[in-house]
Amino acid sequence: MAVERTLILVKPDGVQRRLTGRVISRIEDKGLQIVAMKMLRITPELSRKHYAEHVSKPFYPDLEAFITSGPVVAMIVQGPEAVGVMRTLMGQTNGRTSTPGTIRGDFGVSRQMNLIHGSDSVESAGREISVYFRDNEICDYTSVLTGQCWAPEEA
Ligand code: D4T
Repeated sequence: MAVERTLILVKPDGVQRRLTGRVISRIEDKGLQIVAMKMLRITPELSRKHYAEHVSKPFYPDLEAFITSGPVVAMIVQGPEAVGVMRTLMGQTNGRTSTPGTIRGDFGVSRQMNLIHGSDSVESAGREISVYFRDNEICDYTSVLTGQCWAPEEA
């Protein structure tokens, strides 16, 4: 096991629907630690970089229009196996079939407007974190609660 970092976005639908606080609460309630956060507007150029694997797909133009339509809240979330833990917390891509209890399963009915992005691997997380954050924007602090959230051998 290892402490990992993952890149999380509250997408424009989540910000517009004023669900940012509830998404953050889910992350904090889980015992994960937020070590960086900011609001920004994704540009078409950043969208093409973020969704490089989807740029040639038929749904990409709509996806770009959506993801650039309003501000997002970007975060770096840290914890044991944080990449997979966040993917589980988020639920499947499509809100309609996402399990109740997950963020997408509880708050959405769309595949495109699915509220939240989370890196899909440790490699993607490293790449995405460097796209959204400079090193000096990351608060590398030890939470006083860490000792109550995971054991040393889980780090
Ligand atoms: P992201 O990357 O946004 O966290 O979502 P996922 O990892 O869960 O899903 P994905 O990469 O397969 O899709 C990226 C993004 O594209 C939207 N999408 C996807 C869409 O609008 N139409 C589609 O047909 C698909 C497959 C939803 C999420």
